[in-house]
Amino acid sequence: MADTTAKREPATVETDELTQKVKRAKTDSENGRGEVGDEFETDVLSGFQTSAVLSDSAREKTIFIRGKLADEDAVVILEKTPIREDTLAELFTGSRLKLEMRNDIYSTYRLQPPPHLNEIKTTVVCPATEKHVKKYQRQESFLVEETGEDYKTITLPYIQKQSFSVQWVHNILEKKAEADRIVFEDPDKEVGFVLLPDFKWDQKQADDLYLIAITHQRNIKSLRDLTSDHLRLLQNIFQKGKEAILQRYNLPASKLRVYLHYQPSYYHLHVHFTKLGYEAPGCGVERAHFLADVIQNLQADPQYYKTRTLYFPLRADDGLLSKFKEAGRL
Ligand code: M7G
Repeated sequence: MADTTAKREPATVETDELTQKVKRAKTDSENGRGEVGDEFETDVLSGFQTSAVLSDSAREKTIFIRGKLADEDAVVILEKTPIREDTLAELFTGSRLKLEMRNDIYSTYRLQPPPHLNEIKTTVVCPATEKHVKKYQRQESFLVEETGEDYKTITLPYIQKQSFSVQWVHNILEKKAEADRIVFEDPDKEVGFVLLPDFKWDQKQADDLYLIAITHQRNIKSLRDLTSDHLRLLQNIFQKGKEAILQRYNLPASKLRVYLHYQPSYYHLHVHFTKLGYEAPGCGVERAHFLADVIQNLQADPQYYKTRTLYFPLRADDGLLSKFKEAGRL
């Protein structure tokens, strides 16, 4: 099985080099080995017209906006990024400080950093479908109880008609997009996968590390499709994914949360690798299933995920929720 780890590093790298390594990974993509380095300037958002704020969070420092981009529906996500320790010296020497108030031993300021230390991570979905708008809109959620039979009669027919396109996944597998962001690939058709940074992670610091492993097999929609026939695939992703993350980012398995979502947004099997301690969106018990547990459950019962009742949250305006209501299951 070919090992195409993009940049192999000895597993003995010191922990304090971690930040440097993450930075180096980022620089690789800036140096033209990435598809679009961040030296590639664009004014693509200058014509963006906001129509509604879908949700925002002062704590998370994010805002999800709906609007128009060249007459197309678009969703723009803005997120202030964490302050990195390795930029502190420059932040203190290169910023302008404006005093707001001083009282006894206390003083507050507005600090204006140099532009390159003041970036906002920006994600654009364009054209955005109504389903994207709903995904990012703040909504009340309801916990649904799905038996194996419910999956066949309610969920499966719905997702066959209504789910998000997985074109972006095929682009990754076919190296038509994000090719130079790939951290590791096992090209085997049966048990192979591509491991790369999730687009929620800006790769500037390991504190919010987030990668996804996407299977080369295209016919596994979600957890529900898994049987003991897939154990080799799952074990391969678990083992090689952890090894690749150790080598690239020097993060051991004991620092990782490795899981699948049920329901996922995209019905092509993929596994989430996030840093333990980082509250990644969707890492709660109502949606995340530890890969280690999935493997053990399938070892104990080959049909575990075909037969078990699974629980997951659905948002108030999710069409699948209406289907569960119509079927009298809620
Ligand atoms: P999911 O469990 O299907 O849905 O995970 P979720 O988005 O509700 O969590 C899909 C994962 O793929 C998410 O973590 C997304 O942030 C990530 N993702 C989605 N898209 C469209 C892309 C993309 O184009 N590139 C990359 N690298 N990651 C993506």
